[in-house]
Amino acid sequence: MQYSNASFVQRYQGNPILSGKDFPDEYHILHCFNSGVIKFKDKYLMLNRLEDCSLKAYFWIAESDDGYNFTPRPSPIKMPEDDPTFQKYASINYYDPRITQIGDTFYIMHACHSEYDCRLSLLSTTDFEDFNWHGFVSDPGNRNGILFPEKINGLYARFDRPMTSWDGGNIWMSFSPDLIHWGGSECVLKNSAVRWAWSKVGGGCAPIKTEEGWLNLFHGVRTQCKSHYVYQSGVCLHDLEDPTKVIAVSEKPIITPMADYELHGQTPSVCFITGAIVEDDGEVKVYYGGADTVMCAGTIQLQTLLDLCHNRI
Ligand code: M1P
Repeated sequence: MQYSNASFVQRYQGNPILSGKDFPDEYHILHCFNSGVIKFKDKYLMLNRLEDCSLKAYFWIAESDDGYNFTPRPSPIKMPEDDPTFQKYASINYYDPRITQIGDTFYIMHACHSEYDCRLSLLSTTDFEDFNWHGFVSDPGNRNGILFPEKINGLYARFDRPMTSWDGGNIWMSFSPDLIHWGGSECVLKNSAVRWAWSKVGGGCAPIKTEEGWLNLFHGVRTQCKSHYVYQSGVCLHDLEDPTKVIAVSEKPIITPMADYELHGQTPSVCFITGAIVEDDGEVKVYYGGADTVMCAGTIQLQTLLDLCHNRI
């Protein structure tokens, strides 16, 4: 079903592509959303954010041959839940995994929540069977951490989103010599630069390298009627050599909550983009959480994303 001409992402007809009921009954999974996606050995792998009916978190891989029909593995991945430091800073939740391939290694940067607020944590794997935990990689008050797929001027780089009571939430970049210690932080995209996202913006997918620059698919939030948040997704273009410089920002969002599975769920009106796969023919499969409840997919052309950044459409 086409909802209107207001979204540039074409929703997959079979949305939602994964939800809690697709996981084994004995886990009592309620929500499956905001999952990272990557291609690995000709399969699409989705690292799903799950919550059971007590809101206990899991990360759980599902596999697909076509990028739309995903089959969950029999059990979740093993998280470092025996580690006292992980226990301390992830006591409430871990969530929103974003996957980036650097060389032969796949890194998963994700948020953890505790009484100390939110901070970023880093996992890695080379085979999606065994995972290494590298510890916490930010101070409290930061999430939406997403690694670049290559070093920038000799340093690892990421988007992140520190939250201060002053700025609401902007996209920053930080740099690291070792993926563990981060600094040199700079604000690169302010919420005030995105007309439909005056409350906050946050990184969504691993940056996509193009000849014109790094494409950044992000989410943006506006507050309606004081307490109702609307999460849309947008795109901007960063300089190839110095991605702290934004070259162009799309005035229009690429997707806006309109479908039932985006409007209704545990958090109404949310399209939270967390994965993008660029196919050889220039089609980009995008993956996003709907209403903090289900996983959804759609497509958009790479050229359309660039045209949107330059406000040619
Ligand atoms: O409820 C919508 C989203 O709220 C938060 O987004 P942000 O990081 O921009 O504040 C996150 O908790 C996210 O998981 C959630 O989907």
